[in-house]
Amino acid sequence: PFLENVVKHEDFLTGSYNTSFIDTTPELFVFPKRKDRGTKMLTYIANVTVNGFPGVESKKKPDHGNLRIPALSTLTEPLKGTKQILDEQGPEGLVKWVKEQKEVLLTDTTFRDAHQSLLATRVRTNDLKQIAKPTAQLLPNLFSMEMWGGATFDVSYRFLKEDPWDRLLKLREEAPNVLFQMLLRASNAVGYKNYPDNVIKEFVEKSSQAGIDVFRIFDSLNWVPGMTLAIDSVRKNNKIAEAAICYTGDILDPTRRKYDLDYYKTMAKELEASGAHILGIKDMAGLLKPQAAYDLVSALKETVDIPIHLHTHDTSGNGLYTYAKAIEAGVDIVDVAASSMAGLTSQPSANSLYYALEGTDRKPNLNIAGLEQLSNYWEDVRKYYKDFESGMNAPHTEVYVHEMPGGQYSNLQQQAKAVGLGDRWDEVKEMYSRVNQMFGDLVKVTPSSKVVGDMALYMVQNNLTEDDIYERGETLDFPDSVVELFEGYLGQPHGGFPKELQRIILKGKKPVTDRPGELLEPVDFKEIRDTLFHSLNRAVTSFDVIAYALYPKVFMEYSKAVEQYGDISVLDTPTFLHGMRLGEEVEIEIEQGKTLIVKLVSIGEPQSNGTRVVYFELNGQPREVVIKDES
Ligand code: 3PY
Ligand code: ZN
Repeated sequence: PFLENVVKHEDFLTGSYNTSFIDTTPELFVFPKRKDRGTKMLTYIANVTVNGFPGVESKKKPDHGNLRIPALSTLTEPLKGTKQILDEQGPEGLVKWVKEQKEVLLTDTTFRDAHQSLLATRVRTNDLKQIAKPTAQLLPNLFSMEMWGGATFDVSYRFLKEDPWDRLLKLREEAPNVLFQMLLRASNAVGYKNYPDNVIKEFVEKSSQAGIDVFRIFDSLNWVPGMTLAIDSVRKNNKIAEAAICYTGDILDPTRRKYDLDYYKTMAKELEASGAHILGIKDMAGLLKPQAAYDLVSALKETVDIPIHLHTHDTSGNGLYTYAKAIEAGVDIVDVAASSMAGLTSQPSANSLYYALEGTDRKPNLNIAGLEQLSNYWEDVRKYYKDFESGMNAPHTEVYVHEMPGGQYSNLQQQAKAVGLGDRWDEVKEMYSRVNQMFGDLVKVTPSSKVVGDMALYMVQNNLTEDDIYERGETLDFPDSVVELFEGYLGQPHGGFPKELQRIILKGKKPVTDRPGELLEPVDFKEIRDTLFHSLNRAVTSFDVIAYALYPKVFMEYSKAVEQYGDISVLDTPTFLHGMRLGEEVEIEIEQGKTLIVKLVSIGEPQSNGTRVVYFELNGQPREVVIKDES
């Protein structure tokens, strides 16, 4: 604390100090009263026990029993896999290797999209970390593990109060042999808006350094100029740029010509020419029907030389059939999840695909018994998060009509409930597809999908019809996200914006057609570092700086929570979400070799000032903390 006081003192910072600075500055010896780690942890537990966790309905802690964690083998040889091929032979060597494989290669999405799509992205590092090494050992032939990006970045800070960089670094240690893959929203990075170019470059560099190998890059309007900076940045870091086409519409429908086979072929060629190592087909809603998959993959195989990696969601129930046809057409890699985390809005099941390809020469090289063990683990962990399940429990073929991405369905449903439209959900879905047509039939994926959702909610909530928008639009206050889309701040859609609607929404503002990242003022990282240095009670890392650049408010709230509670990522998930039962004892390893033994003894009555005293034993010694009762 003394050194901290010195380096944070204004005279020290401005350079206006001399050799007697220490003697003449008594406030250097005033140390803030710091709560110890134990008290902070108890404060969190007391709080969640009394006040609950946002989104978790019952405060009663369920009894889950032990997780089925597969036993680790004691290997004498270090694990080797695709990661070593990349590290030893570079991106080109890896691409060559992919092309030489006869069997279909697999990306395991269990650590990212599967839980983003089934459990609102809530799975915590603690639950990922303890299965990372078994996954790496039991599935060493995976092409990659998708374990970062998309919504995981935001949700980690915002809801889980844990550091996504810490997750990446920890998992990297546990799984040194398999490529780590992330989803990067091109110029939107892992956020919901375009960022200045220097933020994208810095983010890619830091993610590469922290352990990401494969970047799946997509633009929410399929606007290639919005993707090239991200592709270049990934290449500069010697990592794999998987540039993805977002699949929308239906190439089999002769009445919908906007996104036809030629559209996808043209985009694929542009991405290959822009330096993509791999072409991704990102079927984010699961709209790619089996025959369409066959036609699309066949056509793209003829169009480009780079490997093709297909991603889908199983919402309609047709996911495996789609994969079977794509595999027949020669797709190189497909995305799957461990079966207990697969299906519905998530990816198709890896276990099922293995058996479906029995008797073919493209059957994946997979330890199915090992995969079943991993799946058992996930079956147990999934129960921890039951409050975040979407409630969908059977295939929804209506996805072919509303075209909502797998990850958006439950989110928009929550948003609808929050504004009192829970019982008008069918109307919201109907409006979603109407808005899509009004907007000129857009690609809908984060963040463009969010804009369509915002507009649909706005119209249902205000009982507005399409005609009302054209007749009274000048007097309406449209959601900010809608205005920004039509201003061109998410880039340009294929075929441009509908002109009349754009005029109504912008009310005289001039739209931009250049790349927003170029127009936006570069972020001053040094200034951010200084700001954080003054406000955080700890050392500032470049990961903190870029996180703040992306999400200033969310990052500061996260930092406040860490200041208050310490590192709560070390708690087991039932305790993190529900707190403790009276008389229960839990062990918390706050760092290697340092364990707190916590027993909840009793909870005091509410005081007139709205607080309660909560009584614990910490390592056998009585401790009490005072918390606010929010009820
Ligand atoms: C994301 O951007 O998070 C997605 O998963 C889009 O499909
Ligand atoms: Zn997805």
